[in-house]
Amino acid sequence: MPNPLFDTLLASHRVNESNFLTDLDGNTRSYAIFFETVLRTANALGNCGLKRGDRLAIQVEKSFQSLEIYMACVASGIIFLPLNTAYTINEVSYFLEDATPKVFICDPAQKTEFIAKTTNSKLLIYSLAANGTGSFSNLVVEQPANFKPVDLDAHDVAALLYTSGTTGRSKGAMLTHRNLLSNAEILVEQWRITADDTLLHALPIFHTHGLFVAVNTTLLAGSSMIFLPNFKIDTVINNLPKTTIMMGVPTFYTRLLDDPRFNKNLVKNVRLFISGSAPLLPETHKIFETRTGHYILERYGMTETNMNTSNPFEGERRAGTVGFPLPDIKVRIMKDGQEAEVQKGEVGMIEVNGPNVFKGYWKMPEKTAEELRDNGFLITGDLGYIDEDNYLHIVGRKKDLIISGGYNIYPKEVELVLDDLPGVLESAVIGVPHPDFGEAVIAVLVASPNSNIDISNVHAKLELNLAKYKQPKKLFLIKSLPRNTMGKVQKNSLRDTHKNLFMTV
Ligand code: MCA
Ligand code: AMP
Repeated sequence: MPNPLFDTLLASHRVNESNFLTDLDGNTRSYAIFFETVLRTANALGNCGLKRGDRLAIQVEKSFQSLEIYMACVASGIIFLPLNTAYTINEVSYFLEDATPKVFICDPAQKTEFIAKTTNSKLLIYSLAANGTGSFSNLVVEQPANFKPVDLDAHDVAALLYTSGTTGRSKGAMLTHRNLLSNAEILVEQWRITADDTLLHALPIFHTHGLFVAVNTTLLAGSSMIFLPNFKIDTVINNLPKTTIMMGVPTFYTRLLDDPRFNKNLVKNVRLFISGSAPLLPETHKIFETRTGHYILERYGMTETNMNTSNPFEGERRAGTVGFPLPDIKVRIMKDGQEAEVQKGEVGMIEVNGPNVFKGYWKMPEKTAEELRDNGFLITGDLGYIDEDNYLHIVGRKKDLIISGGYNIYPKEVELVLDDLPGVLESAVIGVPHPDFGEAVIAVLVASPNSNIDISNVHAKLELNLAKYKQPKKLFLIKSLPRNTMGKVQKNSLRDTHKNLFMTV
């Protein structure tokens, strides 16, 4: 196949008149129109000088056009680099410098600021608003609707997704066409997605979950999506009756359970609720079942791998577990720091291998070698065990990572910003239990000798440098950080001190 991902996900939709997308206002996009606009968009990208292997970065709100740009990149062999809309201009500047895209598409309100900020005079900056208008759309409408998808190798990179790292420096995970296609095929089959399904899509589309898991499976199955701008409880409640599948992070499910309108009758057309990106508490699983009669299907993935495991469609969806390895994907549990597997039931490092595992980190061969073994197994940084019935349980993380509302925050990245502030000697950033976000970010600061820390200055600096979801929800000043005899900061002790900060006990 010349362009396997495009050919498999989209080619058959050229003459498919059925509906692909419906937005909040009821506007629709049929598959045939989507297909045609993808071709026009691919021509627009070519006009910008983009060729196979070039990067296109995008930081925009959800719109039909944003998905057309994604698919046009697939058709052209251009590497798609979506960025979280919460990222500050400073954060985005790092990605633009690291990935050196030729084109950057941003919100019209920020275009002037980006033009002023960029040091790359060759970078073409276009705009695209949530309503689909902008300088990029103007370019697309002028284009012809004939385009021959570019011939590609399955190992070509389709997307670059940045994930923060334990060093505080973000790494671009290179996902190939094969990674994306193999996962979409597996998930459609595993979750029995068909053209009769309607997915409630309230996730962001700059991450694996909302982009690849949700969109690629929909395209492959030829099903449709109610494409909401974000998760707002009223719009989700209003749209659930028209839905057959919902995908979400645990916060979606706890927010629904907090609403008295959420009941069996509201979800009578839904056949499948899927959860991932963060641990779903067994209590949530249980309460959800009692309220709706549905057992949420929990699955486990990573930016570097797409989806690795899933609870079964048929058979027991076991609360507190992430199910079984998906077909063609191997999961093994390794002894800490060793190349030997643990005994069944014993906790160790989760490693995964399969067609889903990424190609490596963009321009970071050493980092890639640290995490991706020569034999193809990725060291996930997650700790877990396999029970007697072969269900995988995730019990913790070796990596110092906080997952808040499904977003990952690496404490080091926040600590580097805090440590840089005048008057701050050192800091420690930790995650503590939070009723809405699962975990919330908080920070403790130690002042330099004879200095005072100006908290308003801290907030101003954070606003400028870190997306809101990474910013500590609370800051504490303490005299010194708790350390062990080796001088290592005892984050467990800090977590213990603050464990009830947001929880009612
Ligand atoms: C927003 N805020 C947050 C978060 N989101 N704070 C902490 N954690 C968050 N996740 C802040 C905002 O800046 C704001 O702060 C306040 O909370 C409310 O913001 P709002 O825009 O109203 O957002 P929200 O409705 O509260 O958003 C919560 C959310 C959203 C709906 C849970 O974060 C979300 O859609 N999360 C999904 C993330 C996701 O798709 N993850 C998949 C990654 P203030 O009030 O101070 O102004 S992919 C992945 O993990 C792997 C591959 C996998 O397995 O899927
Ligand atoms: P990301 O870097 O955003 O791709 O996040 C991947 C991480 O999210 C994984 O390494 C896990 O730590 C976590 N994760 C994803 N799905 C689950 C799940 N169902 N249960 C627990 N943790 C999860």
